[in-house]
Amino acid sequence: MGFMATEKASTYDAAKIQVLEGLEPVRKRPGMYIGSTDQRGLHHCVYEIVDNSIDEAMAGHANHVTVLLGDDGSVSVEDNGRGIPVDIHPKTKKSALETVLTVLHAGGKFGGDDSGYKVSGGLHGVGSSVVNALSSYMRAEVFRDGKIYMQEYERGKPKADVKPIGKTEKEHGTLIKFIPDKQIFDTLVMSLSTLLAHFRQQAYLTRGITISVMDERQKRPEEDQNLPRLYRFHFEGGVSAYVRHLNQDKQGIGDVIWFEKEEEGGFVEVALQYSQTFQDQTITFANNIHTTEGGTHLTGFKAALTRTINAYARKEGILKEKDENLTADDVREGLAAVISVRLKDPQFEGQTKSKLGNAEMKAAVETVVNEKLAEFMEEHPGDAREVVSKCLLAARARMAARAARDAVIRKGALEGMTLPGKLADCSSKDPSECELFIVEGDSAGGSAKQGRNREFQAILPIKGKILNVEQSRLDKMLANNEVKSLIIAMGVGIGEVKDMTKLRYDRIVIMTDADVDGAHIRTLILTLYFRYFRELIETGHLYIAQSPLFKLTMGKESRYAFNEKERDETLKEWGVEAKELETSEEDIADEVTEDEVEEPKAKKGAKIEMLVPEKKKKKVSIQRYKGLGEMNPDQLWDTTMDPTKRVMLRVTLEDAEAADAIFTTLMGADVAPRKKFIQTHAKGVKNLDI
Ligand code: 0RA
Repeated sequence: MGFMATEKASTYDAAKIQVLEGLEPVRKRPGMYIGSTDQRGLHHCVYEIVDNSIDEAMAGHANHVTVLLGDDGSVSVEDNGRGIPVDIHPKTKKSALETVLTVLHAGGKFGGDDSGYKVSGGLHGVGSSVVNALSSYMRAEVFRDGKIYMQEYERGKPKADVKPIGKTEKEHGTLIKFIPDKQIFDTLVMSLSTLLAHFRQQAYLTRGITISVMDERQKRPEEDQNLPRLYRFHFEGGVSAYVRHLNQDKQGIGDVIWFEKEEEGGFVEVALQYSQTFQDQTITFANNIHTTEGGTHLTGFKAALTRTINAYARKEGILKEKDENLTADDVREGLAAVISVRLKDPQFEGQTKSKLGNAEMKAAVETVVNEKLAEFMEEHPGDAREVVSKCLLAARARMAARAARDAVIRKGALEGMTLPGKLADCSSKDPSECELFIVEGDSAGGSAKQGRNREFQAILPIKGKILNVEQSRLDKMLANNEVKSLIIAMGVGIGEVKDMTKLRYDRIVIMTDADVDGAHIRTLILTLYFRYFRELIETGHLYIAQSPLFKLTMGKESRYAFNEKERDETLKEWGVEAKELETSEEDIADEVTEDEVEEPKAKKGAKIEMLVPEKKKKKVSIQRYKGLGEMNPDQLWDTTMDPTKRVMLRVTLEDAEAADAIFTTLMGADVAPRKKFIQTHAKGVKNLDI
């Protein structure tokens, strides 16, 4: 977590020293404040700024937040809240606005009497000043009393005092525009689809808020290229709309059940609905932060759900005296639920700090759910009976499945499954040293098969098109041959006969192209693991291969670059001016003619960009890899597969969960209503005045 947790002293004196130090430590060790400097950290900055506006809305002072991705690499976030105060603070002798944006942790100290439950900031809660420190440019505009107050910053330092710059029609509000610093981040490319999934979730959690999103970027990453540019998230129903969304193409049992109540430990809001499916989709939040690892609120919910449904079933004589109670698993089959709690001092625990630890929340949620759910069941006996029958069915299925599994295991049917033909298996049979590469496409699959070390590396090529056919029906996916091959290759089985000790490879590596299809198939595979093989993620068996995006060649020397930042660093070292690098591909093509620069050898389809260093005479070429298939087997081994050189990302539960959210939001089968929604609202969107 942020500064407080990592520094020993959090006394008043230490706080004063922080003020003196300003934002320097943030630029020195950005990872400590925003988690990482990769794309996730970049997105985190956007969430941080948007969260402050959402806080203002939750306090009842704003109802609209607009997020704009500008073509200049900027992000602008505007709300119609009270406006950050601009008056001079007696102690610091500075404007409150300047203090909020230039002093660590100043953000949460404002608000005084109406502090309430602060959402303050995604995973880390570090505030806008951290984002300011990590931005090459920031501009704040505050609308109050018909005037616009403005201040600009460079890498966290004010360029001048806060001053009024004119009049406005707007009654009140705040606009923060910032450009993330390329000296800090590995990449400045934001993923609209990832941002949208987050904003949609936040809109569900803040009933009545409108979050508008606009993407004005000319250059969008491949995965965003087919997405509309304008969105508006507004859910009158709040978390019940969220549950309706989770069940959108399922057959629901009764209507969504919703209730909320202020308890001693905090505020509890719950929505739930059963459907004729078998999955359990319970999503939990504490102060708008997604608690992927669950925690006390989830424990309280499970206990109350099991207790209430059993009590009802007994009272109504559906469960007889001789019958066993329904288990917690029985009552969660086919359940979609969202649990959102707000509390004063949330404690986050667990590996990824996403497990709620406050003991009082178990009792709070348990009390509310016991009371309200029992009440609902009394008042809606029709729905209640249907829910109980559904749970009884689950119980019977559980017992039948246990019997069937025992039979299967007795017969040894699992061993009988033959390995898929397209799998190029490795020769070692010791799982602890074996790796499985899931490779997109036959062309890349071919390179990988030739390039690999066949002793311990196995290759399974998968077709890139599977996603379009089946859409979001993951259950149908399991019948898909590509997916089946994968499951058989892993050796662990699925569902009732799943057995993790049979895993044939210690490391399962997803290796996909850096384009739309690649992003889709990666999302699909991550979702598959998240929903059906979560244990493998939790125990760190799933990886994403990192292949280079560029090959840079100057004379006889070649180097690989895994992102734009690395590319630029190498080019700088080679004496190619940074300014030159920012010119577009077309400009570059115009500046260099073919006879001036020798074409480097590359496989067909590879894109070549060329640059000539300003002073030196040597020629520099940049090859951009669009797909793995463009690399020859040696290159693929050298850069991506060789265990002594490669860098792989280990997939966390959070990554997989984010993929699952994207999968649900953007690839849902229900495309038509979503399109309609966007179009219906598109007209009513005003331009941001910037
Ligand atoms: C504290 C006090 C007041 C406004 C805010 C914070 C505020 C902060 C942010 C951050 C983004 N948007 C915001 N909008 C408001 C107002 C105190 C008053 O004037 O009564």
